[in-house]
Amino acid sequence: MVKNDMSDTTKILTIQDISCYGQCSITVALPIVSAFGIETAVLPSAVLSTHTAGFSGYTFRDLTEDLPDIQKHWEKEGIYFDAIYTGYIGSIKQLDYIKDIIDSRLKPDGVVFVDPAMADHGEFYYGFDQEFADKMGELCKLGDYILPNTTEACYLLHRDWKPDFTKDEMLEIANELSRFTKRHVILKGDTHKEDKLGMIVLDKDEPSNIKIVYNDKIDYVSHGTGDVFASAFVGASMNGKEPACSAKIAGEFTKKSIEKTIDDPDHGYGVKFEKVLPELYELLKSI
Ligand code: PXL
Repeated sequence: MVKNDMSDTTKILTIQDISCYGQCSITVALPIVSAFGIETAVLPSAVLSTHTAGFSGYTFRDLTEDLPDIQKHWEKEGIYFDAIYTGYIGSIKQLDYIKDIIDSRLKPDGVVFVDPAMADHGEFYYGFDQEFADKMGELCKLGDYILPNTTEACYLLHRDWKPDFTKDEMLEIANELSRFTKRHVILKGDTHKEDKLGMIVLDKDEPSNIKIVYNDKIDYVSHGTGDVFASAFVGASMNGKEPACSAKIAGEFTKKSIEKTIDDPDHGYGVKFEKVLPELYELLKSI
């Protein structure tokens, strides 16, 4: 059992980019994880003027070479974390630096969450390729929890992607992903039921106890929902919830965020998760 009960001093470090505008990465993780009552430190992998999906001409400041100095300063200050949660990473070299940060700054019983945010809908995000995916696979292997969507899973596994995997195929993919995690797989994007969106939740220590967690499906494609889901999953897990329960809470939170956004045609770049934050405590208690 991964030790992740919350104490008064639970501190998380999240490593992902700051997209200044666009409701993703750190601007999503910081408020959501904090709303779960967790102190959230950030290590920005890059600073962009916007995210890369649907905007053009954005700025991109790569912060790769800042990471070792930040790590050294934290070492000097004796700063440690109960969990490290990684998302969008700016360069291949950063993946090595992040392994060092995990080795050096995670408490001995600390927990690692890896969201291999690099692809969706059958394609890499701009700037990523198979070499990056293979290296991301190495980072995943340090994760107590990995949270890929089906596209990311297929790149990790060198498998062809399609938009509509059957239930058996999803279970097979989740099982194959076992070699890319220390313990838990949360595979998002099971669409085999018409009106439900499923997540496969697998624990390597109990492979026969594989679960599918469903939320109502909303026919709406939006950016940033993976980050909203992962952040809520991390928050729920660090509050002591079991993976299937955390997946259900994160799925509900994401679904409600989409519902708040769907009627606004000018808001395709992200979801209005802020409108659901007041409901988070009830959601955490009810599931
Ligand atoms: O939501 C994933 C994400 C995070 N950060 C940046 C992105 C994307 C997806 O496109 O471009 C900069």
